[in-house]
Amino acid sequence: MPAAPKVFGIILAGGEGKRLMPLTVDRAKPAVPFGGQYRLIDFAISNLLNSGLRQIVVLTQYKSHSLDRHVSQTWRMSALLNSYVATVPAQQRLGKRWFSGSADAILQSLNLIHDEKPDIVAVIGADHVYRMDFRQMIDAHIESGARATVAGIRQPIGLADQFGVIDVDPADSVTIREFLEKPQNPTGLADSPNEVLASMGNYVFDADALIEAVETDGELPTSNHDMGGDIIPYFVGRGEAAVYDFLRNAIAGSTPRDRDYWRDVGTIDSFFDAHMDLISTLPIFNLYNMDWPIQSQAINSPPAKFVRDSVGRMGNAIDSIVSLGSVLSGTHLERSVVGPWTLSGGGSTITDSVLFDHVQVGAGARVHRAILDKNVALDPGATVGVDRERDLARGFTVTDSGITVVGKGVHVEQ
Ligand code: ADQ
Repeated sequence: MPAAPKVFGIILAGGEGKRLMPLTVDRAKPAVPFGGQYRLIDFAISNLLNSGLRQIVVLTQYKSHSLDRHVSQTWRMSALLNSYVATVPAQQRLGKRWFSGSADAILQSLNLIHDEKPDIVAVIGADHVYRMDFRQMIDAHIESGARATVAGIRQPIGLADQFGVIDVDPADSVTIREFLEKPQNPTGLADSPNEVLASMGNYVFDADALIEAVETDGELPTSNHDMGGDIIPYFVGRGEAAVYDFLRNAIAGSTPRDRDYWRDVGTIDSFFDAHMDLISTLPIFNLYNMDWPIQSQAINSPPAKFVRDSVGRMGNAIDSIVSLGSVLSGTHLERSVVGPWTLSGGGSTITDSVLFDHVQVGAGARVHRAILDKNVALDPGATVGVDRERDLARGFTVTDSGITVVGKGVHVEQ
């Protein structure tokens, strides 16, 4: 391995995100808006760029239009030094089939690796909220001599069926001796029986080893061609896989509070909770750390504005994020995240909620514990999140914990 290895970045962005319905009805999960003005994929791209990578491809498949538009408009890079963040759609390069899994997505994109001839390939997911300096993981990968390294973080054992679960050899505390994808009855950690070591879905490979692995996997008729289910177990079986403990990762400017932050926002509840993590006074995840910026599209719009309505009721926001272009007139907003170009009328109240862009909240309307997708419009006096049975009767999604989701463009009558 050369002293300064050449690293190529692959972001897997083709997943459907079924558990985020209805937010993923017509956009891929990595394109789902987050935190007012971001899209989920901005975290993966920002992390790789901040880590010094300059050749990054985003493999897309499912409903990729808004993802493709966002990446190409936001992450235009200089052609100098061969820098790019490029979306690559499924192209049926190996026959008339779409990607049958995340490993097949890589197999069908091997031409990109052959073109760049990297020493190392970082393959990461596109739907998590976190900061990570991949240089530190790459250094650990080279130091361990492994051919594949998996980033791991402790998670409650009750969530193990959503993750790849890593069992580390106690002899060296690095080699993975077993990897089970989404197990039903996992064993807890020896020092913490209620936790497992979960894969974060972020991997670092020696480039030649990754090519060999996905080509071998491509020949196996019984394989699901999945990175977590098939490729990582392949390396584990050969004794060539190591774990990288995310707790070792240190980020410039992070606080003790948000240092180890990582959230899989695959469900409505976790997506909602991650928003609440942004807005507390001492944020659990701090978007204002300019030493490790999470960047997104530049929104060309006027600033947010808070005004009294015609009868003098104040527009105000407490413990909230309000994006550019929004106008709150006589609205009380609390513990909420509001996207760009949202308008709300006099006497309306919005609490504990997440509003995407271009939402309209009529005068006197009430929104509580709700997620309103783009272009949702509430009539004056309408309510969302106040009466569970009524929300269900109107066809809205309501989670067990009581979060109501109103899909894109829905008109909510009084
Ligand atoms: P999941 O996220 O459930 O678990 P998967 O659905 O394969 O696994 O998605 C992984 C990433 O690949 C996502 O970013 C997704 O968008 C993308 N992806 C899925 N299918 C794809 C395809 N056909 N083409 C391109 N991209 C595709 C994974 C790991 C677990 C790990 C969790 C962490 O498999 O081991 O614990 O991530 O959240």
